[in-house]
Amino acid sequence: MPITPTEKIWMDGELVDWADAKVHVLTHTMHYGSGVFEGIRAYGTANGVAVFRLREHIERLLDSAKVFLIDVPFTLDQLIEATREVVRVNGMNDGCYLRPLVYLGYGEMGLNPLPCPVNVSIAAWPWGSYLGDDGVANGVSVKVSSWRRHDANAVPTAAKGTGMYVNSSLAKVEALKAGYDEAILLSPDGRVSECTGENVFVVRRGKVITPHSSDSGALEGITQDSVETIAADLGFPVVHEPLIRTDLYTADEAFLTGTAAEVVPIRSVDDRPVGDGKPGPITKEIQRTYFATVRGEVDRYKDWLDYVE
Ligand code: PPE
Repeated sequence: MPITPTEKIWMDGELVDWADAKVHVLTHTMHYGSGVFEGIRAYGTANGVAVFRLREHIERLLDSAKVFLIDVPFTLDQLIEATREVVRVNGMNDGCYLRPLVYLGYGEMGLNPLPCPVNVSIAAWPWGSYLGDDGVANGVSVKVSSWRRHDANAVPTAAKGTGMYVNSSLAKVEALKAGYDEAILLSPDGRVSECTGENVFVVRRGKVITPHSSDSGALEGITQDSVETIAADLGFPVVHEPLIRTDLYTADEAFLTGTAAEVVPIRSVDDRPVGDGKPGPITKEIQRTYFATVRGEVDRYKDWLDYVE
């Protein structure tokens, strides 16, 4: 997905011109993948631009840092305000994608990260549907990857660590080269974990099922959580259950969720059409409600929006 430059990037408390937001080639995180990050979206609403579940995303960023013993030199409130500031100064009134990154900078090399400087950046740019408008409307094809998701005792799957994404990239490239849109990874014990950057849901006999994140080695998604609430409020039973590959093949409906991807129907898994190969009615209802929610059109979820004045 190409990036459209905006004006300013927040770096360690300063607003820096987009073109000057650079780091040294010996930045620690470039070599060892030692950073943590977030993906957040802001949306244009009738009452101005609003960041969706901003506090939860910054909390997860700080939790990720804690897991990696990274001492972030900014508080939760400072990072929330900085994120709002990036939306404001770049005039992102129609919404944007936001990428806060905590990285270990220049000054030390070697596998002990503890002496490294800790840097923080927050960038914003307009980003369309991550898996394409056609995917949002008609569903995506997915392949169960030959790459396994991480063992939670090999790397901390509950954290959003930059280096952990080599696993996602390998799976994504494999899926794309094989002609699919996206990959689903299984955990080391063969349970459905998640997609490369999204959580997975299936619908079976009216029940909405998603794997329990910590059991399956998946990231605990904020969109996943929003969708669980929305689905339950729409009257569908929502459960956390372990899933295996064939549960995907025999599901009535399936979809994936993520900040970048939003809510995207799964059209087929390993060439087996999901249901009749078209987005199912429950998926469509959840998707419609999610898009209305992020745009501030659903009163019940208005607390999820952080308006940027
Ligand atoms: N699993 C993974 C591995 C993941 O990276 C994400 C977010 C999710 C699940 C969904 O989490 P949430 O956004 O809180 O619902 N992926 C971010 C980065 C995507 C990327 O490709 O880069 C995102 O969606 O912003």
